[in-house]
Amino acid sequence: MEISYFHVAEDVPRNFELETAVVIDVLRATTTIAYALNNGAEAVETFADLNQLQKRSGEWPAASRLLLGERGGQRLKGFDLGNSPIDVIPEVVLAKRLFMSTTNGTHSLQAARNAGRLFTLALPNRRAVAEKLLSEAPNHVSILGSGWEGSYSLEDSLAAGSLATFLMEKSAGSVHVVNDELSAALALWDKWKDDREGCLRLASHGKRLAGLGNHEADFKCCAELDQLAVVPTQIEPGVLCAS
Ligand code: 3SL
Repeated sequence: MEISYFHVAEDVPRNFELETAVVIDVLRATTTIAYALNNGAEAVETFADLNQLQKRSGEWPAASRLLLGERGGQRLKGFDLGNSPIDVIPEVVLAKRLFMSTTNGTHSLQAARNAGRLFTLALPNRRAVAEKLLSEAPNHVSILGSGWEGSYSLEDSLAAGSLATFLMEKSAGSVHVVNDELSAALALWDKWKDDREGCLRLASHGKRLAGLGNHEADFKCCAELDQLAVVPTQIEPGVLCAS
């Protein structure tokens, strides 16, 4: 299995085939997706475009839908939830379809939606996603970060390194790193693996979130490792379900 890491979707070369894509937005979209599906949401349907979200969610029965989203870290007006993993508890999300739009994470998901297989990764479900990849054994895995408005993010690179480390440790030499971005992510993971929350707080988006108010619980939740067995898997374009 060969693995590449792209900091943001815009870094993926034109006409590059995404055989298996793993999308990451540690702070906080893919962490929220992992917790929502783990806690019983029927599906998370993601949108880069808010008009499309409004149109599609309007076609869904009101009793079984929730609108979830943010721009710049703040909950969108008229939405049921912001983008916090600690809010998607079973009492709120069970059997609901979540219609989700965020600043960067759903943009990456949109860019990767034509991949042959698409999973989302956060630190809490790292082991589950890695084991899924090892069992499916694709030839090539493309890890896509979400960054911030087109630029690099430390926390997504940390998670990319965590995934590649796990895969390399468990694969007896059959997993190969094929770009420098992933080699750098491996070094980042090696440095911060025992202080993941410290790395998230050092990241520019971590500082942005801290500046918006009390996000202590979000940081703790997003820095958890290997706590969840859920693998958010795209079952139709834009729709993620638990597997
Ligand atoms: O950019 C995104 O997609 C969000 O995850 C950002 S935030 O953490 O909700 O501010």
